[in-house]
Amino acid sequence: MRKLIVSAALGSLLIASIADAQERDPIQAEIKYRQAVYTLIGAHFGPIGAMMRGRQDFDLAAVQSNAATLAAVAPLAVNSFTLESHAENSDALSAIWENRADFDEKMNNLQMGVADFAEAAATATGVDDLREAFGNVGGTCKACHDDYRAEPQNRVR
Ligand code: ASC
Repeated sequence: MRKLIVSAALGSLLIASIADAQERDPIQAEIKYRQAVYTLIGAHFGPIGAMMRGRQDFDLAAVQSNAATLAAVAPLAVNSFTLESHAENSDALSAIWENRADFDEKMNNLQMGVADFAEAAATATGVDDLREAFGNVGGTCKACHDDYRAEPQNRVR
C-alpha cells in the first residue's frame, strides 16, 4: 500500500513536471492550445454531422446551438498555427508553414463556411434547408485535412 502511494505520488510529480516543461516551450504550448481548439470544433461539429447524416434524430435547436458555438470557436483555429509548431505529438504537417498563403485561404474558407452554416441554421425550418451549407463546411474541413494533416496511420495518438 505504501509503495502504491509513493509511486502514485512520483507519477503525479512526473506529470506535473511534463506539464511545466510544455508551458515553458512555446511550440508545445501552441500544440496544446491547437488541440484544445480542435477538440472543441470536433465536439460541436460531431453532433451536427450525426444529425445531418441521419445518424441521430434531427433537433434544430441543438444544430443551432452547436453551429453558433462552432462559429465562435473556428476563428481561434486560425490563431493556433502562428509558430512552426509541427512535432512528434502533432498531426499538423510542415507543409502548413511551407504553403502559408494557401493554408490561410483554406482556414478563411473554414471560417466563412461555418459562419454561413450558423446563419442558415438560425432561420432553417428543417434538415433540407441546411444540406448545402453543411456540405460546404465538410468541404472546407476536408480541403485542409487532405493537404495539411497527417494521415491516421502516421499519427502518434
Ligand atoms: C466530418 C469530420 C471531418 C469532416 C470531413 C469532411 O464529419 O469529422 O473532418 O466531416 O470528413 O469531408
